[in-house]
Amino acid sequence: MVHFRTMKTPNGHQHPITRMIAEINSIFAEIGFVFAEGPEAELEYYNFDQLNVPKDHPSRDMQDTFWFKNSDVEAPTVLRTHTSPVQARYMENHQPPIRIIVPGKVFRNEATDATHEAQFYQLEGLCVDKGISLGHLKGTLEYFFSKFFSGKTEVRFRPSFFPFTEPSVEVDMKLLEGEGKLVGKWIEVMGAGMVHPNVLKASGINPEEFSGYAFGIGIDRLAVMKYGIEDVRDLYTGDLRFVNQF
Ligand code: 2NL
Repeated sequence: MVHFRTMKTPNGHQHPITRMIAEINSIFAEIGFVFAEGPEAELEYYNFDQLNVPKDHPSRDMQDTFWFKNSDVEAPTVLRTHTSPVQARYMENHQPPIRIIVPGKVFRNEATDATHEAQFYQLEGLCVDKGISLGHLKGTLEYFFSKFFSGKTEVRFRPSFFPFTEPSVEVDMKLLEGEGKLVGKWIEVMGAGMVHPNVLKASGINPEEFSGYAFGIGIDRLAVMKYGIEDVRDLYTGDLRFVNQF
C-alpha cells in the first residue's frame, strides 16, 4: 500500500525572471537605491506627457500601444509601454535625493518572434540629486554589471535619442574576465541618459538645482545574456521542462 502522507512533494522554486529581479534589487540596494512599483494600466499622461513624449510621437499609435476603450475609462489610459511612469509619479511625491530601481511588466502592441514579446519585463533606474552627471551613471553601471556578471566590466556610451533624456546614450558593456560567450566582446545592453529638464520640471523638481540620470533595460535581454537563453518566449510559456533548468 502506498503511504501518501510520507510521499515528498517536490519543492518549487522562483521563476528565473523573479530571481533576477531580486538579485538586481539587492545589488542596487547596496549603493542606496530603493525599490519602487506602480500600476500596469497607466494614464496616458504619466506614460507619455509627463515624460516629454510629443503628442504626435509614433509610440503613441494604436499599432505600438495597447489603449483602453475610451468608454471604459475616465481619462485616456494605456497598458504602460515602459516603467518610466512609476518614476514620473515618484518624482511628483518625493524631492531629491532620489535613487530608485523599478522593475515591472510592460506592454507593446507588436508581432512576436524569438527576440520580441508583446509583454515583457523591464527594469529602469533613476537617480536625481545635486550635481549628478553621466560620470555617475557610468560608474554605477560598471559596478552593477561587475556584480551581476561576476567579473570586472567596462562600459562605453554611444550617442542616441530618447524624448525623456538629454543627452541620450546607448550603453555597451564588455566583460573583462571569466568564462563564456560574453567575455571580451562589446555588447549593446541598454538605453540611458540625463533626465530631460522638461521631465524634471513637469514632475515638480527644479532643473536649475537638480540633475539626474535614468536608464532602462529589458530583463529578458539580461536573462538571455546571463543564461544563454535562445528564445525569449520560453521564459513565458510556463513550460516546467524549461523553467526547471534554473
Ligand atoms: C530602453 C531605454 C530608457 C529611461 C529609459 C527615464 C525615466 C524617466 C526620466 C528619464 Cl522618469 N528617463 N527612463 C531613460 C533612457 C532610456 O530606456 O531602451 N529601454 C529598454
